[in-house]
Amino acid sequence: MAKDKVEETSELQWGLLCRGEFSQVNGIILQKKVCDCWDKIWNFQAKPDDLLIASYPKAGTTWTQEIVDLIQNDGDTEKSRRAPIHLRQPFLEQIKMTYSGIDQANMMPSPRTLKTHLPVQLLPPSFWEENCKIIYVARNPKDNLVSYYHFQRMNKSLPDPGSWDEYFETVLAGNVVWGSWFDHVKGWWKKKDSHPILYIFYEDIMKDPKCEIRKIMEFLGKNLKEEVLDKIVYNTSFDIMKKNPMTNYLNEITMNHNLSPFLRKGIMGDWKNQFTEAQNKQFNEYYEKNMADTSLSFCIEP
Ligand code: PPS
Repeated sequence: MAKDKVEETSELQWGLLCRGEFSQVNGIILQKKVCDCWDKIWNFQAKPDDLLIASYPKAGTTWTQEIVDLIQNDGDTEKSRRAPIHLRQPFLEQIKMTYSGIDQANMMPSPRTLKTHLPVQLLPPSFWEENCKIIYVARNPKDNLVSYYHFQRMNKSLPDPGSWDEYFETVLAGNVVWGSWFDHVKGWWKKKDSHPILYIFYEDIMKDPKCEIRKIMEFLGKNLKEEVLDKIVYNTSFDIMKKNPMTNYLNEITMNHNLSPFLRKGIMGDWKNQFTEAQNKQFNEYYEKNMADTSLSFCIEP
């Protein structure tokens, strides 16, 4: 079939899809199908050599996942292109018609790398019991929320965000899937004092990718040559990942990339194109209030 026909067909399929249903686990909004399988997720048995990549949605998860996969494969892009990212690294709380992240993980040989967006208090306890290494990636809240807004527009497995102004209110009310950004980033930040968690920032990877990739490499106990690190920097750049069918989620039927691509802009400071002046003021006050009880801070200006 010609490319424009394929695009037309998938656009049509997307149009016919209904938005998912939502419920809660311990006060955190999750997809209903995730809540319905919660016991299975909570009782997931982690193994000591599992690596977990955790994040709030749209914080730079896929970027971190691809960096990790390339480090694990010594920079070999052929190996990293063996499958789409969600098949290489199961998404723990993902429930699809034909498979679940848990089933995928259970079938996978060790050592496994897994992904989650769960807030720290909902992580299956076996990850703590087995002392698994965890990489947590965080992104400044304004860009994170703008990215999440556009993702909700294009992804029917999440609620329709409505207009930006409506979404902004929803966010301040904390009514977002996977919970409040503030509780998420603070909860994982606190946990790193008692658990092997490498806490990294989207903005730092942006500013000095090689430095952050080296940090991840050391955390994974690997030692790669400078030229391999350079190759990983290149192959995990926004432009390359956007063209890479194994990282751009182009075949996800719930996503309409014509509305907003998965790899959308990949920049810092896009919030300035979205927040009104009044929203910025309101958000800054909300931020101050909600971050008063943590040593965690973010680089919000580009
Ligand atoms: S998800 O759905 O939660 O797993 O999404 P996630 O991967 O966490 O976040 C997607 C945003 O990360 C941007 N991204 C990148 N930015 C810079 N460089 C690279 N290589 C890169 N890869 C992904 C992606 O574009 C989304 O951000 P926005 O601001 O929407 O562009």
